[in-house]
Amino acid sequence: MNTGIDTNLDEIVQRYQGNPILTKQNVPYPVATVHNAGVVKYKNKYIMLFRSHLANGRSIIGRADSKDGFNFNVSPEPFMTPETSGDFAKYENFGIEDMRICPCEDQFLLCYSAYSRHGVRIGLATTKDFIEVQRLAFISQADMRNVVIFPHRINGQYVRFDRPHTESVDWSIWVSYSPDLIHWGQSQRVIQPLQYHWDEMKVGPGAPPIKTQQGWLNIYHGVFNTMSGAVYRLGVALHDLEDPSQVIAVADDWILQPEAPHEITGYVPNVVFSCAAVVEPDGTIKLYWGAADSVMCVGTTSIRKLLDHCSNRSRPAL
Ligand code: M1P
Repeated sequence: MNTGIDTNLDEIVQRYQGNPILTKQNVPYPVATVHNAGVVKYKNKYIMLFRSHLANGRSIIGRADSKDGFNFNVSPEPFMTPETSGDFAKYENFGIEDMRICPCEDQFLLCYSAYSRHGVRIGLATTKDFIEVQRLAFISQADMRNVVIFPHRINGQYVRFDRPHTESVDWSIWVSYSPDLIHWGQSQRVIQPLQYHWDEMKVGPGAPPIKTQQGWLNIYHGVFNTMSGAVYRLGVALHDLEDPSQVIAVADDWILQPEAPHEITGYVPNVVFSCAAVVEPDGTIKLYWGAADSVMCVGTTSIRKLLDHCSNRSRPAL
């Protein structure tokens, strides 16, 4: 049977042969890119919230739906655009980017990067049905990007991975805690870039954490700077179930790097950047990534493969 999946068994992530699965040509309103999308399964459908640059260089969020996770239809109107009035407008009028959809208890938490002349910070909105959306709060100061919230409270507290932007320390993955989703603290640095390594320039949370019996899988992005610019790859780490600040393992090798033509060439060359992974009932995972900040792609992997990858050869987390 032709599943459409490239069956190179050496690969941790098998690219879908129909990649890219979504491009600007599929969007019924004018956009320059389609990338860095959150995806979840909701009511037997896959819902994708993707980022698009407009022709002025600022970003908005669109919605696409799919029955199989590979073939998506884009909604006629954008899903979210920067607020133009009220409390949120001041901090998102340069654009909203890189939506993570975090299923948490009885709702979906939508975490996005909000840009303004005040820097980049994280906006939190909620929805239960992808129709009614409520902006709750900004849950960080500037400069912060790449927030993913765990799917349930741990020891009574909400938990998130985040990635402060600062020049004074390597751009690292941190964990923070909250009693109410609004106020966050008790932050600890958990994974830092490793010198002369594929993620030596910066690391950042990618897909919302995946719960397994062995721990939380954390699919993250790592950046390496070259003479011709940065290369964005994806890696995976495993965190303790009861205390995610404890890193059990960080896989030494990446799980995906830019190789396909649409990953190597585009708005920003040499980028694979994930905001989403959907776990299927059989333990396989659909991993979604933005390629070259231009188009959306998907591939398959599994919980087993990612756990094995973490345990085969681990590098120091800090
Ligand atoms: O261009 C690659 C990526 O660069 C930034 O990611 P980060 O701050 O995590 O390194 C973001 O602009 C991201 O959207 C973009 O894909």
